[in-house]
Amino acid sequence: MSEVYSASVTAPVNIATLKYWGKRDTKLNLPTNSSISVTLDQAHLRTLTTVSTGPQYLASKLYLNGHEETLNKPRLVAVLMTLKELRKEVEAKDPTLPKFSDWNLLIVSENNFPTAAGLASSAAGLAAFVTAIAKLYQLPQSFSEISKIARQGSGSACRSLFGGFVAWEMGELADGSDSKAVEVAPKSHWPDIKAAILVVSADKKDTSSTSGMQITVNTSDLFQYRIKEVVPKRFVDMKDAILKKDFNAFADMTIKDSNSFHAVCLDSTPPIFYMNDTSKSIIKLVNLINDQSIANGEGLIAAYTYDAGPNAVIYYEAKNEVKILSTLYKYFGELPGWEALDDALLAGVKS
Ligand code: 2P0
Repeated sequence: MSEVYSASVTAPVNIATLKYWGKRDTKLNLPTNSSISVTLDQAHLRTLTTVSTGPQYLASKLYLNGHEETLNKPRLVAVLMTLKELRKEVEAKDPTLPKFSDWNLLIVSENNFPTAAGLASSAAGLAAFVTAIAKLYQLPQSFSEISKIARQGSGSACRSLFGGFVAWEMGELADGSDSKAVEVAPKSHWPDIKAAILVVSADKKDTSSTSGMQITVNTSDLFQYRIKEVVPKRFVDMKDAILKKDFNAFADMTIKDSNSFHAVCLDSTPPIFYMNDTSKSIIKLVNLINDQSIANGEGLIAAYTYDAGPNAVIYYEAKNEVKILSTLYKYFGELPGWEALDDALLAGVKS
């Protein structure tokens, strides 16, 4: 009889409101600045990963959405090696446990959204990959500790270990042992924050985040100002706005940080463009919505943010949903992937 052990997890997508852009160590994936994100609802955007192992498995294999992918990438190799080392520690403490650390793995992953749509699929994918194996291996480490392993797979993945509002503390140490994700506040702290995603284009981006951010690090003067003068203060202020549930301040900083991130991309040589004309039209419309709400004495009610692609994510409070979505729908309802999320925030990795 064959011996098989398995574990499954789902991991959510996160969208940064204070952007990670730039590495100080490309091997360990250590960032040049701290970042903050909001974890999205898994009913709409998540990766489901099942991992199994057994002494009879002849080779380790990875399947993503039904297609075999190579495990022979330096970052995946490093992540697998770290997880195996931790499993060896577990086995050393309890010699009766099966020797998973000697066996191959079958990893089967599936996204419930288009992988190429530029919706942070690598964050959910790597978070699910790491947490599924950590669960199979029964590792005793905390989520923050496990987030350091996910970080090595893909920087933004470390933030998908938690639900709600999450910070990735950049850390200072050269070995990366203090560069980890921590919870700022759970979903229940500010449950009426919602997100609408406007999929402007599902095309694959032509400059990957990994290479784009290093072009910026190496060539942009504005980038030095961003990481030294702008982000450290914004990191403190944005956490404060979240804890105080101050939507006006949260929206103001989210918008400014998206603009700052795209500005350093434009300031790179060669310049990197992620937004297109439709993205810019959405920005203008959100500004008009906010101008009106400011005139009514309500402050900002909608916050746009764009990652390394043209798709818009717009955060708002539930009480303003009808006003915001009806206006967006009026002008952009014909977009291919129009999707408003019922419930933007949800608890992080679920087992
Ligand atoms: C973020 N992005 O904070 C920023 C905003 C894109 C724009 O994290 O090289 O896929 O794997 O560490 O995590 C995308 O970068 O890059 C990203 P790697 P990752 O969400």
